Amino acid sequence: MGDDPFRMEFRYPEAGGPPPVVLSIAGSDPSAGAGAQADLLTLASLGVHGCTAVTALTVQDSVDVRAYTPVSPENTVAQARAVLDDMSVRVIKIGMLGSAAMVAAVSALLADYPRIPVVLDPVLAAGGGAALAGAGLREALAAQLLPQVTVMTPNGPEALALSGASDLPTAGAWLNRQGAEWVLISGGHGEGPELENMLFHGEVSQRTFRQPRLPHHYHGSGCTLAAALAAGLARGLAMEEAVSRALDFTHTCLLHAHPLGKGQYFPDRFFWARGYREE
Ligand code: PXL
Repeated sequence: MGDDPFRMEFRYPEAGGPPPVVLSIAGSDPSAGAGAQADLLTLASLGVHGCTAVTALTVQDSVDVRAYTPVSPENTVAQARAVLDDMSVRVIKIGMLGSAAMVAAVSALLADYPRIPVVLDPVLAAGGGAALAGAGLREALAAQLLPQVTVMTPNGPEALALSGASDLPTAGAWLNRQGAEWVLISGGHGEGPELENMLFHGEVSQRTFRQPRLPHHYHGSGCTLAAALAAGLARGLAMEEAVSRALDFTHTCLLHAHPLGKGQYFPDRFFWARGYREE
């Protein structure tokens, strides 16, 4: 949208300058539709260098998750510290954590880096429905992690499950009160011809971003949105602009998604390299 549909000025950093670095703390998805692989694709497409600290090895395809083996919290945190000790990380993006023990370890890590903005995608289940959450994960996310979060991107079911609320405005306000500075509830799991993506901040301002609903089920749409948001923040955009652009980018990735396997469609984070324009 706007005058420059390719948004080249956004996609690539200043000529000759190094790309900003984002650290993604996430599960591995061998199909590369979701998880750490999705984050790297999204970040790379948006001109950002992504690093990863892997939390779990999932076994999955385009239909659903078959199993997963958690990485030990000590190992995941050691991966993250190796990156954080070495590079100037602009944003930390968090996806699948899997267990309350992993939440505690990541929370302790974040406490050592209070000035790095945190984007949290509070993953509870895979796109195909399989749970990616151990006992106590919801409670640990809400009580421990939210006060350290700059912006979180739950979908509707995640927002309701985390807050215990029965409607989305109440859930958004509750998540804000719990400590997440900004809350973007994505509308992909709702109904009707339009998605309603709701942004909450400080309990008072609420803004709705509407988008046309697309026809398929997608693998890794939430990861794409959160990673694109992390990229925008790492590139220096203000929150509402970063949210708006991340939603547009995700919509275009889904518009050009491909049925690469037997199940959900895969977002094309490199639609522009195949000649498509952002819509
Ligand atoms: O889309 C949520 C998600 C996040 N992270 C990992 C996943 C999934 C869904 O399948 O596998 C690793």
